[in-house]
Amino acid sequence: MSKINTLLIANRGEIACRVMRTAKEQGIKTIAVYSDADELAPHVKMADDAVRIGPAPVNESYLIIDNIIQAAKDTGADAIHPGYGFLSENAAFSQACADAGIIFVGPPEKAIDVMGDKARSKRAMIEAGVPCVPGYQDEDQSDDTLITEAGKIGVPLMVKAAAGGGGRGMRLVHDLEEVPNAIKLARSEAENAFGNGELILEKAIIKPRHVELQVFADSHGNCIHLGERDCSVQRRHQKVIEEAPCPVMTPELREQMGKAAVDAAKAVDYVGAGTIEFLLDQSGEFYFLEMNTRLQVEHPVTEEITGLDLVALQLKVASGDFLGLEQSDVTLSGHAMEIRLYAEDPADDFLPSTGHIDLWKPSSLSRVDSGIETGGEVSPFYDSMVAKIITHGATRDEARRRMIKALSETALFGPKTNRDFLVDALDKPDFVEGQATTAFIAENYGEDGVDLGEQAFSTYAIAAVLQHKLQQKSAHHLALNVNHEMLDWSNNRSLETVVQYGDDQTIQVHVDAPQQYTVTEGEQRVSVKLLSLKPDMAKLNVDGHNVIVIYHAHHRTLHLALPARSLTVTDQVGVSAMEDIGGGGTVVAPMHGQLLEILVEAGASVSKGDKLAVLEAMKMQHEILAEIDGTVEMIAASAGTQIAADDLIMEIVEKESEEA
Ligand code: MV4
Repeated sequence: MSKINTLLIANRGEIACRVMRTAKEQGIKTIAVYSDADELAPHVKMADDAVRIGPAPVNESYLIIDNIIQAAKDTGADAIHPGYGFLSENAAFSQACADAGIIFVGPPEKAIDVMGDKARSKRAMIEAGVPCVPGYQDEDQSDDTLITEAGKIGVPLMVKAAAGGGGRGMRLVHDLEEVPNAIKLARSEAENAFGNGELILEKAIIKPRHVELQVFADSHGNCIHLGERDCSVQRRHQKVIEEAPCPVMTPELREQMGKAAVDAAKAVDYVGAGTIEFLLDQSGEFYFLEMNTRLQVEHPVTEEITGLDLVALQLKVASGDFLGLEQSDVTLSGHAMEIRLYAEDPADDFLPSTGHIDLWKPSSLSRVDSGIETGGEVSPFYDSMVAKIITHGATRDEARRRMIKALSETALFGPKTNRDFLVDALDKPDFVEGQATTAFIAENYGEDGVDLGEQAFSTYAIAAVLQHKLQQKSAHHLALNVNHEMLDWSNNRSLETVVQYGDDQTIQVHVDAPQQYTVTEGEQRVSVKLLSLKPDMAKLNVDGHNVIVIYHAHHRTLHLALPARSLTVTDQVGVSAMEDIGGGGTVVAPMHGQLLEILVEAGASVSKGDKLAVLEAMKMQHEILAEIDGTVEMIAASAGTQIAADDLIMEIVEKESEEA
């Protein structure tokens, strides 16, 4: 019998949704917590109940231990799952749960504490016989001692903050003469960042792979590993692609690393899901780096190759049950890959990109763990990772090809994303051959910004054809029910449309026959046939080749996702035309929110600037005003309901003008 009837998830986004999925499958009641920025977020909608824990900034909401414990008490939660990040590796939080009589779905306080310090964890690992990078990790922090020890280790040398982690507070030293200065700088950085200036020294391993072992332990002394993950493809210590198994793993090496990982977990009386991070060098030697005492972002690749549900196992051992698995029960089958979709701009040094989500269309063929939805927001307050795609195949190349295919049919429109960069990286020879090390991104793309090259003219041509078509459709939409194939045969319409992107790109769309166009810009010329047009997908033939695109149009802006490239264009010419067509008369919600009031009735006549409705979103009231003079023809939404961005609120028919 499970001791967990109600589970509070002290997190947001994809991981909160992921944890809730398993909890629901097990009939456990789920409680979400949310900040003001997340009132309408998917994780809140998915939960059985939800509790507000503060304003948008994390240190006023998701990091406030007292608020979360109070939310658990108020909702009768008997357990808390911390997800990753936030309070997941906070020993005080684990202790606060224990003090309140609430099960913390994670390890005991002591394991979090020891593993949170590089010096203490390394000493514990050396004692347990786990291979560590040769170095110095003792308590004497005098300059003399550190400099002497650095001399013994030699260069290249890593100076690391004991309290750091995930690459923070780390310096590489190439010359022993730099050591005194490196120590001084690293110590002061560490004091500032972590309030603890303690340092460790290590021989630097050049171009290692990041290979981590998943371990699982119950409270009865059982501990096993679930194989490894290779997370070498990282950018500034942010993982980008993860996979399991590691491409260069052998059964013998797995057995050695697995034993080291289990020894590491046992040395700190570990309980629950944990990850032991190792560096694997070019010669096949491996070294303990650190232990992550939480469920990790990349846990799905382990789930795919083991067939296990790691969240289910976490809940099981947190309830005090036996793991119920022995090492020999764990079999690894096939190969799995995961990509992290970030809302960021690879062309602009990967700067986070935020804002309204015009369309989120995940692939239907693969596992997608996401915490976003169309009409929602990517908030600047939180991590920019918005979704993960996970594929599995009999072989590594099958999983890799499925990932490229899954990405080709995935679109996130609104914020910029790393989608196209991922497709490019998945096809780089080093990655294809399984040779990527931690230097992969720097070697293949340089350290700042990624330029995937100019878009082909044919991509702009597709955009121009779609904009031409969509303008026609919306022009006729309200008045007549014309078969859209007939729209290109209109007597009083020009058979040529001009769209202008930016200041200098003027593209002509000439209608040759229904659904058939010649698109030109200067010397460039492309033939385009529109084969089918669905609300967010179109199939076209471009110069004899079929292509499927995902699109979303909003006023004059068109977002387009081709299999490997995305494009957003705004037509400068269509500005006035589009506004005539219904941009002004079609009143839609500007963002996701609660429609508080509708201030006009059908049949009413309104003037430009009149107040039509009031929408509440992100704790603010937004007045929706008439953009044109006219008559309210119909009202589509009702007051008091939730409404998504772009949902129709009402239609206004423009007042007949004098010359019409
Ligand atoms: C190292 C190393 C080379 N030698 N330690 C970076 C994150 C933190 N977990 C440890 N890191 C490293 N420690 C020694 N002695 C190279 C890295 C490193 C790295 C490790 C894993 C994945 C990506 C990385 C990228 C750069 C550096």
